[in-house]
Amino acid sequence: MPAIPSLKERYRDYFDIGAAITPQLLQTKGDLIKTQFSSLTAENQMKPGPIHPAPDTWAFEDADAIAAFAREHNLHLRGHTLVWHNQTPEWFYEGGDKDTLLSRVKAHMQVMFDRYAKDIIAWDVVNEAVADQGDEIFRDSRYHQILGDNLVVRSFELARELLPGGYFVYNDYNEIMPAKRTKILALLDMLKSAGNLVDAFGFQCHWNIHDLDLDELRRSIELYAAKGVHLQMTELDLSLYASSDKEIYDAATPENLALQADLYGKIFAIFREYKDVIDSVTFWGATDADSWLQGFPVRNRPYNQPLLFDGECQPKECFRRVVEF
Ligand code: 9MR
Repeated sequence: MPAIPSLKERYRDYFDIGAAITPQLLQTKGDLIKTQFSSLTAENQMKPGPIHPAPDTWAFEDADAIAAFAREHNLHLRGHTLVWHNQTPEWFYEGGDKDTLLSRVKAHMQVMFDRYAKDIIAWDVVNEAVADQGDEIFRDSRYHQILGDNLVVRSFELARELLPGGYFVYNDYNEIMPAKRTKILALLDMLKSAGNLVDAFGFQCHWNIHDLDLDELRRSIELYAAKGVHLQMTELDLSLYASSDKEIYDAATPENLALQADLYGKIFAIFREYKDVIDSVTFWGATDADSWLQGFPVRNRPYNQPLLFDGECQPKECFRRVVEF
């Protein structure tokens, strides 16, 4: 069988091509991962919950295995994530006062930086703090209830203080929807005026084939880049189901797969145009079989196929459309 082209080679002059991975996947699909991707993100293993389950308990093993794989194969590694309303253990918030929470966040960051800063090229300092609906900029979360609107700026200040040369990202989803985008842009302004605290905006890129608006994507890239930050495409996937869709049926029709291939081709053509501001494009998973979308938001829904490789690590039509240009 002829060797398939390598995404990371094809995009060497453009940006890193990444994948979210787990230590198990590095064992079972390590060959695919090291030949196709130039950057890794731990899908869960560097989040506060998994790595820091109790104040004096750290579980480094999985994150260490990922960092070792990245070093061994010369891959970049993204740090995901330090401050998030999800997958953060209850003990962070216990007591409920600002100073206690901030001192815990600071201690957490310090250990993460001491152990992983040499391996990590970019940190998602804060993830998903902006509200999807309504006029409020910030999502109602335990973090926000305790720290208020300072939550994001304070988190970035702490990160800067502890790791002055760090490369710091604010990461969020629904990033191309105009109402939420306006709020994220305001947040980037806050981070800029508090002392140039942010280096890049992370577009998560959890999209689907039914309602992705490519003009809004292009406009969004321009609006975010106009804030003077770089862009990292951090969690790309293209679901075959619409986001509002809660039905159980099989969306993997030939028509939908053809539409997906066409869209992947167009998305990457836009990304290539903006290579000067885009550092990296990371897929949220390596193959369809490992995608978080299996079972989300509907359990037992037929197999979703949001990525470029099928469950057997074979390239799909959408892969061809991404490498052929
Ligand atoms: O893919 C991750 C999944 O395994 C976890 O159960 C989930 C918990 O919230 O987080 C998923 O990853 C998320 C990422 O960390 C932040 N953006 C959305 C991703 C998909 O939910």
